[in-house]
Amino acid sequence: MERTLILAKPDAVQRGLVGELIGRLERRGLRIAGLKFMRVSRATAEEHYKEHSAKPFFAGLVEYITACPIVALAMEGPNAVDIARATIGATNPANATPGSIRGDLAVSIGRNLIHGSDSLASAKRELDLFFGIDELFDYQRSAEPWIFES
Ligand code: IDP
Ligand code: MG
Repeated sequence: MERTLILAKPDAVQRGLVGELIGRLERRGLRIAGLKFMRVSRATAEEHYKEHSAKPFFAGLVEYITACPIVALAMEGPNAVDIARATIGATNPANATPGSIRGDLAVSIGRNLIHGSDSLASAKRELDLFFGIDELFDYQRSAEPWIFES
């Protein structure tokens, strides 16, 4: 079982596509372990994207991700990191396979709707940035048939 950080970025919120993005990940088979509607601070944005700090698009990327609220999600399931990345599609929507989120719903690399952690190590680091441990639901420790009345 893995958990991965998903962000429905500001363009997803502004375009009214949050439900569509979450729905696709849920229908794929991943389940929600955490969810919040929030504004990303500049400090969190810079930390989250620090691997790109020397890139020419970094300043614009930080402006974009902090521009308006996002929806942050912890999604979990077997191989959740790779499954989410495959469901999301290539970074540049122009190269993303039709059927993927970016391949169906986006056209521009600078407005590509959604973030998904790129490795298990990144997922742990990024989940810690966006969620406290008490904000993530532990299905393992919950009553088994939680979707039914007893
Ligand atoms: P990823 O989101 O698919 O993991 P990364 O290479 O980690 O892609 O880049 C992080 C984010 O930075 C991208 O999702 C996109 O929003 C933005 N980005 C990446 N490359 C460019 C670029 O060349 N121009 C503008 N924005 C970019
Ligand atoms: Mg990345």
